Amino acid sequence: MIFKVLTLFPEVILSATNYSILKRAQQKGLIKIEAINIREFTLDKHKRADDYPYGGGYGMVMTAQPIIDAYESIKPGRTHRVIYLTPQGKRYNQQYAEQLSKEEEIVIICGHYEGIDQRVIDMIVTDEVSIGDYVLSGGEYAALVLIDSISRLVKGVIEEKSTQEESFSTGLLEYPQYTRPFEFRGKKVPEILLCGDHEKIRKWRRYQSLLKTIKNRPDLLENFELTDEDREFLIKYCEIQKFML
Ligand code: 6GU
Repeated sequence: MIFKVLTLFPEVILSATNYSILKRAQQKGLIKIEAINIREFTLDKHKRADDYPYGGGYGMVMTAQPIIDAYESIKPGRTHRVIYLTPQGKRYNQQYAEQLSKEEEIVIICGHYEGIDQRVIDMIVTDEVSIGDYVLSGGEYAALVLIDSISRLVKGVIEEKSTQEESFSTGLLEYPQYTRPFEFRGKKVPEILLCGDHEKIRKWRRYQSLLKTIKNRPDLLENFELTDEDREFLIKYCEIQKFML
């Protein structure tokens, strides 16, 4: 997977991806991250890459020329997505990440200020993407979110099994995890995890996943197909709740 990031701040992209899993993935040649400095392509004599908005209004808009020239300089492969990160984009999620992880090459455009000239979007962008309903000062942090979430789905980057059970791929939030020591500041690990009965442990984890999802993300349950076992758990849970009221 090759990421080509068009940005005014290439160091933000390069430094943040030079640790841990992303660093190892690059060393192994599984992913490649290039950051292209948009400002280097501006033909403006003062090296400006932004200007006032037509029609007036607050803030500055990134000009089309340096972005388009930067894009043309990278000569992307024949099939590639061009993602523009913006709060006005389609909402990003795990399913979107899985779809993008199948590409060979992804071009990412990071905006700043009040955004980029619409003609860039009309000319080269295939996907306008937002990572959530809040506003960031620039697209770089969103680009890093995409790069991380896509890279870990590329074969060989992390152990395949670890992406199968995690939050959002099962439709439920993940169960709690514990490691040594058995007792920390008087708090013990749930005994059931030491019982050695894998079926019992699986059931406990499933129950914990359901409880966590009800508590933190009840919206996820709307599109979730409960098993008979889940229903049984939840009926019991409701009875306990009633008892506690
Ligand atoms: Cl992708 N960019 C910016 N600037 N702000 C955001 C965003 C993206 N997603 C949510 N807020």
